Amino acid sequence: MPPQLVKILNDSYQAVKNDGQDVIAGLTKNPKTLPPKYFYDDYGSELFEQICALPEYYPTRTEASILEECADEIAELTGSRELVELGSGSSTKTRLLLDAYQKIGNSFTYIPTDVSGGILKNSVLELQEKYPDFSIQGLLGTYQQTLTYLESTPAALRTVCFLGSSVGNFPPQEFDSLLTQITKSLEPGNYFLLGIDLQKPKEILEPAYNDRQGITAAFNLNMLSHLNWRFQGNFDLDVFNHKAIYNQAESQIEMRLYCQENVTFSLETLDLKVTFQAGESIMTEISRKFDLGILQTKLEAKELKIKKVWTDPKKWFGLILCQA
Ligand code: AVI
Repeated sequence: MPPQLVKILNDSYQAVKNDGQDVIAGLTKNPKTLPPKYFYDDYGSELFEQICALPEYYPTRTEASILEECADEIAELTGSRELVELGSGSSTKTRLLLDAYQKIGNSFTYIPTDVSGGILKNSVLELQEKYPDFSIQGLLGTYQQTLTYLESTPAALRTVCFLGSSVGNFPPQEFDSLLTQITKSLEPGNYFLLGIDLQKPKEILEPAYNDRQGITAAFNLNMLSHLNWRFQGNFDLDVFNHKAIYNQAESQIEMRLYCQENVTFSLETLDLKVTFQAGESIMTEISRKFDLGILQTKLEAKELKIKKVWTDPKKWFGLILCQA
């Protein structure tokens, strides 16, 4: 077993000092918002794994079906010796890529990265067993921390992948800055593999985010539990309801928690009191649905040259391979 399975990136003084400032900013705004990264404590990451297996939640299955078809080609095209995955979670789909790189038989390093330490450590341990010849090291930190780290540790034969359409959880401006940071983290010749959810009818989208078993509702509410333990809060989960709608004009799912009562909660360590009127909501996530052509133009504008694009037969999901 390697000496350091998971390297912690979020241990700087600045990161600790800033922890929770985004919560204060979001909850003192009108309308209220919270950053989606707070979904992912260990329990939230487990719930997300359950979402991925839901019959209504098509993205994971669809992306996996594309990867089954094209993973070998990606491994051949890139010839990479290192794969860094942003927001790796359990790395389940990524195994299709790892299998493909294993077939090529070169020495290979896989670097899964996530904000959730529990799931990261478990997946590194599992993968180390499944791929004993690979060098595997997790990075624990936010996307920004990870990309800053990558910039300081360049590698010639590196592919960075960002699967599952997690880019869709960034509003356009933040998405733009993220792409700039991704480009900066890549050396000329490095590859970037991006998985994106494509536009489709509301009748398919809304059930995917309002599943019948209530797992997405539990995932959304768990953000408040996470804030309660992280910042000594007293949010009462029973007074909030989950709902997701598709905003057609913005081509995005919007997920909210609706408060049913006039009530005030506090987050002790942030020295914050938050007052709700009955019916008021917190927007916890947007999930943008992309137009493949527009996105390709955007990537090219960020100096990410499109090498190849794959989709499924229904054109529900896309995988774009770019080169810096
Ligand atoms: C992680 N991300 C791409 C998921 C999505 O579909 O936007 C998060 C999610 N939220 C509710 N269901 C899944």
